[in-house]
Amino acid sequence: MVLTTLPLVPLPAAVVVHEGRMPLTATARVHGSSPAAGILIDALARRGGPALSPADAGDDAPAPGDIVLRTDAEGSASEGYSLRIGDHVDIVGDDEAGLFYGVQTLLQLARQDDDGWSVPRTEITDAPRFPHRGVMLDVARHFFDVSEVKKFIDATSALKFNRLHLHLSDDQGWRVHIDSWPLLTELSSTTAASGDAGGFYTKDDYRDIVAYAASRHMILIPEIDLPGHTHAVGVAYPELVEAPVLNDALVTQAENLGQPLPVAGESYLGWGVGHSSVRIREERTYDFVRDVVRELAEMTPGPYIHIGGDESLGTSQEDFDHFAERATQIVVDAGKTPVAWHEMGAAAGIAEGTVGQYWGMKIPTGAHAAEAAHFVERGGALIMSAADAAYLDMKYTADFPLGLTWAAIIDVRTAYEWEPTAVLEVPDEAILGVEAPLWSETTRTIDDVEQLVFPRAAAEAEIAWSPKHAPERTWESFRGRLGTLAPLWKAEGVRFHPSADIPWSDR
Ligand code: TNX
Repeated sequence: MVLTTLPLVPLPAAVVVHEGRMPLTATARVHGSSPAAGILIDALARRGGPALSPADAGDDAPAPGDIVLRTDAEGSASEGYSLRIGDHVDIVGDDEAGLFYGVQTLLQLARQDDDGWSVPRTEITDAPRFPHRGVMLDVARHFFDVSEVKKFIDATSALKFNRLHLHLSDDQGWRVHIDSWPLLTELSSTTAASGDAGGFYTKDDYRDIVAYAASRHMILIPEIDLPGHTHAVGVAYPELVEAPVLNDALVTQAENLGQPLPVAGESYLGWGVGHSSVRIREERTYDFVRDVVRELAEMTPGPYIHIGGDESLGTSQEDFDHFAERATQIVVDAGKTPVAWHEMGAAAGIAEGTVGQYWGMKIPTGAHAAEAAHFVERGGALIMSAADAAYLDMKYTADFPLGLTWAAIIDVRTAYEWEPTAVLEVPDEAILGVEAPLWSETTRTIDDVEQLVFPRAAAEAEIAWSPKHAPERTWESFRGRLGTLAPLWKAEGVRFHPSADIPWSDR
């Protein structure tokens, strides 16, 4: 028995490597009725690997080289799996999600060399460290259509992410149809940042994304950003939104980038933040929030609705807190758990159980740590998105053509080397997990998105999934393992950034 590094990201909880490899050939049959079987067969074919076929129904006697997929309800850790490769492959999921993750691990293990396709003989027992392993896609600054979102789901679920947070509204556009307020999409969806074309999801589109995500074991978390980031709401319904309140940073940035300033009632195409707010002291605003939350809740099977809360820079603290308390309660009344950016933790009476999303720095500044801690004091929990580590929209290097720099320049190593339980002074159990956001001001196409997301999302996936302490939870081990993902990404047409600090492999 030898212990060596397998080409796996995220690193599994426990691995024993045996000598030798098991050939993968086109005579192999995949046993079991799980949908994961089709996912395995199709993905291997896209790699140019052997064309596996499903075993006959009821045939549960694996021949050498076959692959057996099954779930075992006795399994303890949810989403976990075991994978044994001897003269055949056995993957046992604790549940269907675990089986899906076991298949993703097998796909990473499958390699082609001069002797053909094979997998190493090994025993893996695996389960996630955190229940919440998220990625966020901002479809408001730039819009990405259903097929692009599905491709994003494929590539991120393959890294064992299980939450897809869609940022569905912002100053630049409103991206999901709401029957009771139809002008949102009719008037406020056609444009995007920098004057690019917009778009929106019909309710059927949205349900299609939800179902596709579920088939890859991802829960969709829809976000409607409130009370700020609502300029687009005012283009459709001027009576709901205050006149823009400019701040110095916004004016300077607009000058530097040659971007227009926001004008009430007109589409906003710049990147400035903090200038908009719904009318917090008007009851009509809460009719609006209630309707939007209800319609979203009706088509969202997952437990969460995110109501934003970031960067309300032109709003008094008193008004902001008032809004935070009412809006989180509206989500609770709709039967969902509210999620909010950490600023909403400033409100003393935020609804109990609200989940906070921390987007401050690894070393917190200002009131951010206290705001985040208040969610825990109110019986909620925290998702960690430290901006100077987990923000996928920051540049890799100062001269990288895409991305922003306000939080940090984040190379792959910086994305990898941070610990989500070490940022705030809250009990470890209060940390639900990690989320890596992709804000889309600078990404005009899904290709642009992918270059910022990959490979750094793989670093966040390992932080969210893998044990905190393990001999191979090191940058040196990670960069070697990360390099082995290149042929998988190429086969899927994922446009990753071939960062120079990673030894990328060909096959
Ligand atoms: C801050 S992070 C924002 C977004 C921007 C992002 C750009 C957060 C909750 N708000 O409005 O898109 O910076 O990095």
